[in-house]
Amino acid sequence: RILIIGAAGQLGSELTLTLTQQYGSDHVIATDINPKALEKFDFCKTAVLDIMNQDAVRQLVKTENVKQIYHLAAVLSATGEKNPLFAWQLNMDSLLFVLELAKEFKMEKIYWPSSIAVFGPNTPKVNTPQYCVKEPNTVYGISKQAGERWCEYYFQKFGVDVRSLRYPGLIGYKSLPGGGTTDYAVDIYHKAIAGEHFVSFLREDSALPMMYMPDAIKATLDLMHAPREQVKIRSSYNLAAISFTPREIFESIKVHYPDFSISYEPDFRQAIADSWPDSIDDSSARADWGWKHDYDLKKMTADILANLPEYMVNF
Ligand code: VAH
Repeated sequence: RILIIGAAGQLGSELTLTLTQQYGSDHVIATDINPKALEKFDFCKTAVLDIMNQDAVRQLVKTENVKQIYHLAAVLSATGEKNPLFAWQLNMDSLLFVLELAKEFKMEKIYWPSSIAVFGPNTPKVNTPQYCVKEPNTVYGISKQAGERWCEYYFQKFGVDVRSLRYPGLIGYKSLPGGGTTDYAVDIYHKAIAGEHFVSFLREDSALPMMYMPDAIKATLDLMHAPREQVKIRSSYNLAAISFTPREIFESIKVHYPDFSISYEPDFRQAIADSWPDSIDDSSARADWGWKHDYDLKKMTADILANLPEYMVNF
């Protein structure tokens, strides 16, 4: 069975759906700490699970005969800065525990998301390479960088087949983000459809690497389905699709909503965004397991605006 930890999060909500479609509802168990958030998963098995309760996780792995874990639970960048030690503890202790379980139960595969947050202020900002200086200055970024080191260690030392992607900001209409610095790029669509003015918490010209959720899901499954020997990077793969600024995403929406308006009020999240790259070189992912993205900004905006209005009732 495939265990998804943090299934009700922004990425988990969509990945759980796709994994269930791919493997069948009796092969997926979606877990989250939030019981209410699990109610939407009426298509697969669910269980309330706090990843910090190690006995409960171990028990579930045994009773559900878990062979793969998608460990998606984490405190994201903006929230992490408000609770640094909690964010470090949850992000790190949970990963180490999952890696230990994978080793002990000889699991087939583990998936763990990293992020462009592993890059810091002195990382090359344009076409950031797979290998480069990484001095992240957010707790979230530090935890992702340390996590990548542990993933590579467990692969090299114990043969644990753990795989990872450095996601850019993820944008989707089927779930709400929580506590990220790139969340503005999801909220902006909701405001446009609601006919409201949008206040951006990032500067007009603040470019960030971003990706439409269908591309992120495709990359995750392409990586997880790749033959073991093709996955040459066991820390985490750079992954890219598009890069845009708040002004550019606003303009892409204004084409559809001519009356839509925006203003910019940068807050503490601007410093986080400034520490991250403007664009990413993902040639290793493209070379090793054939990655390529499908959605550019124009196509993403058209798809979200076509689907979000009727999907909003779920929020
Ligand atoms: C965040 N959405 O903003 C996450 C992601 C690259 C951004 O890691 O923290």
